Amino acid sequence: MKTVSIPRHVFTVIASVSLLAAAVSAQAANWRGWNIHPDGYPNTEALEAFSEAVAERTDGRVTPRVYNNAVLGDQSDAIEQTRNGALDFANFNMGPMGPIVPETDVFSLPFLFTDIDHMHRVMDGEIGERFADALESKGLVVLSWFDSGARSIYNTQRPIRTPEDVRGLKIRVMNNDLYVQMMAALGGNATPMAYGEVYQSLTTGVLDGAENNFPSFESSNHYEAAGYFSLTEHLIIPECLCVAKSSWDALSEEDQEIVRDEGMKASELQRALWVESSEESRQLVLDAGVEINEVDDKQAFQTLMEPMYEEFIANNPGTGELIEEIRAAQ
Ligand code: GTR
Repeated sequence: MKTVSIPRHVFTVIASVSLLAAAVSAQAANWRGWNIHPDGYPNTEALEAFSEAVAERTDGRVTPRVYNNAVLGDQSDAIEQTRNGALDFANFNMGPMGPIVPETDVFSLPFLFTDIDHMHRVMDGEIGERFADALESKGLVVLSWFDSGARSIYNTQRPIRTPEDVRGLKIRVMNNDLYVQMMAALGGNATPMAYGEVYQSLTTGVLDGAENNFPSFESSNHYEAAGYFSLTEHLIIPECLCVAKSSWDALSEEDQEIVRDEGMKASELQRALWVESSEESRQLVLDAGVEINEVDDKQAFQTLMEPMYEEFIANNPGTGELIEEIRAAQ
């Protein structure tokens, strides 16, 4: 058999070319991002601005792409997929985060924050960092915190003015047992369900109602089926812009800095757009004939939900102090 001798320098060239190729492909990260919302929603706009800016500033080393309308899976699924690196980034609500990162359950206690500014003070400060650490220990790096307004109950049957009006209603909640407890406290029947299934369930009568903020009530078209929106404003829940820890760790320090910086800018944009969008959506549903009512005696709702705190603190040692700290940041 004839042997061909290859000069040593050829090997060296081949080795360095393949090393280079490996380095380039290790650096070119095509990030897939999960987003539950449709085109035009404030969060979508912020995620898109983030993606564009990151691709540009990293010269294409990181090219994020956002997939809207939860096409990559429902929220609980997507949290798992991002934790294990199957997805690279996402905007998650802290409600369905609770079953995975129990520290975040505290945000699902009704009337924890008095208003959005209170929530910002907490999330943008040292307490927010502690939550970011808790998420990171579960595989999610928090770049920034987004708004999601205040959630209120809407339904197909009647205006909710007092807790008695909730009695017997089948209300969709996000995937977290605390919401089942919350609705039970009001005498309603909570049905945890994926966001994408709610519209049909409202139109077919499987559900009587759900709870959300104005932009989601509008963009999900739930307002077409549920004609009563009652300003219970029982939950103010922060959301994160998160990156999979594995995707984050694969970045150079320089690129991490760019991604973090753009994550912060995305949150500024999202928060600004949120204010406009909430008002626009409120007006749109009003024009479409939805009856919106204030709830004069929110205290009545709060009083019924209060025992949730005692139970929560008893089941989660140490959270009593945390709740005090959050309340003190008012
Ligand atoms: C929206 C939130 C989504 C999702 C949705 C829901 O307000 O931004 O992440 O949690 O509510 O009710 O499932």
